[in-house]
Amino acid sequence: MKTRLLAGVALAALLALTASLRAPRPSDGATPERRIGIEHFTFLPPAMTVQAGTKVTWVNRDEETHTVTSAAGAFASPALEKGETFSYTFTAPGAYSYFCALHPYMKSTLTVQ
Ligand SMILES: [Cu+2]
Repeated sequence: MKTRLLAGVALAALLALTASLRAPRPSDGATPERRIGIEHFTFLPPAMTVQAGTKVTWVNRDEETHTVTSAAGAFASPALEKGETFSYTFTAPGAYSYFCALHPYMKSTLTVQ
C-alpha cells in the first residue's frame, strides 16, 4: 500500500513538473511577439510567417472600424476602433486565413511554422 502511495505521489510530482515546463512563462520575456497594422483597409504586412508560440497583435490605425476574423474560426476579434488592438498566440503550425468581417475583401494569411 505504501509503495503504491509513493508511486502516486511521484507520478503527481512528475505531472506537475511536466505541466510547469510546458506552461508559457511570460515573465522571462521569451514569448516572441509580432505586430500587424491595419491601415487603409489593408493588413500590413499583407502576409507574415511566424514561429509557433508567437503572440501576434493587430493594431487598427484606420478611422474605420475593422475586425480580425479567422476564416476557420480559430480566433475572432471584437470590432476594433482606431488605436485598438487584438492579440492571439499561435501555438499550432499551419496557414491561418483571416479577414475583416466588416469589409470581407480585406484578407490576409498568417503562416505558423
Ligand atoms: Cu474592415
